[in-house]
Amino acid sequence: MKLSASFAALLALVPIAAAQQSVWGQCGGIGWTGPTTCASGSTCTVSNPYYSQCLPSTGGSSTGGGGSPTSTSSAPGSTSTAKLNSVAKAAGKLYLGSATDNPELTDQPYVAILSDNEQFGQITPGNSMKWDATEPEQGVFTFTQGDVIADLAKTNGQLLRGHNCVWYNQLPSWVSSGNFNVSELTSIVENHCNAWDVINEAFNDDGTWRSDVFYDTLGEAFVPAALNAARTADPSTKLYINDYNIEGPGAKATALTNLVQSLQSSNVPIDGIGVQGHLIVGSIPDMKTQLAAFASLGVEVAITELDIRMTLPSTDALLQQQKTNYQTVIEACQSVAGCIGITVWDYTDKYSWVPSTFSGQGAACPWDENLVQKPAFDGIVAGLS
Ligand code: 9MR
Repeated sequence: MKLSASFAALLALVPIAAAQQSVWGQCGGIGWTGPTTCASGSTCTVSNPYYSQCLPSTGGSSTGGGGSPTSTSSAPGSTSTAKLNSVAKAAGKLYLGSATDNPELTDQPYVAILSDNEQFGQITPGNSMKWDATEPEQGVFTFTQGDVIADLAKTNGQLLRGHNCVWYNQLPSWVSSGNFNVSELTSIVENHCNAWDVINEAFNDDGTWRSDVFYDTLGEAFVPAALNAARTADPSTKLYINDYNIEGPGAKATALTNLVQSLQSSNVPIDGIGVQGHLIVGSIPDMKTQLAAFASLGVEVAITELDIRMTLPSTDALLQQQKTNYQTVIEACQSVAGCIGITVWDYTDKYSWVPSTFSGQGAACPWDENLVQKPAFDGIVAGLS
């Protein structure tokens, strides 16, 4: 399995101690001390004994909470009859995949598209392999929900990206507030990553190290500790560092480059860089340059969480611009041999994380809320052709 990462903006935008949890946020579970009621339009739903999540209420708008307008455009949609993974493989990529999440798996039409391995050759669990889901109490590992996704991938003949091992978010309080000393926390990271394999979002946007329980206690040493433990656990697993806002050249991409070079010179296992790709219609960074620069380090590169959001409501012009932007991103990966695959952060606007986090924005995925392909789908196909 491979590692992926996360999004710092969430910390700023999701009120951690709010009386009501926002849509998609955690609202319950063993050990949870945060809000247990959900914002209007969403319902606290049990994922497992350790994790309940505010999910949009069924029957209404899929955006919930903020009441953001959804796409009402009747613009010409996708005309392509191609299948994305088939096109990606024909273009020399390892896969084109999608994120998914356990609560969505009761939606049969959704699962039918997700499970078509000509459409998606890889899946990433959106939540159920994160620390709060897999080790909610110290030493108590629960893989039930994660295994559901792993089993689905296996049944479908799809690759799986493990998401994720070490991340500041969705971290149970026994880790974040345990006041562990260096040797205790090192051992906790090693133990957790014994079954996983990831470093997630180590840097702030200016390239400085992110302050969290791992860096504040262990300094940079948490990175080799997690990577070495993961390699020991599974020598054949590809080990990734994953982050956002590294899609184009800048301080954060430079910091990650320096980290990878430093790991390589110390013989710490590092196989890949995950570039998340949470982008905005009309402002796509120079990914071609940056993906090539990462690949030149001698590691794999993958676009791990692609979506391209817009200010709602969507219009014909925005959907066409989004199509062009998807094509540009895919072409960037296509132009770099070391860019091995692309994962969209769920394929449909029906289950996108965007509207609940960025008020008034959405329509970021290549399928719309009714599971109908959008022009963006054709942009992906064109980028691989
Ligand atoms: O898609 C995930 C959403 O369901 C969760 O509520 C959210 C909260 O942590 O995390 C989302 O996934 C994030 C991923 O794990 C890391 N990169 C950013 C993704 C979007 O926030």
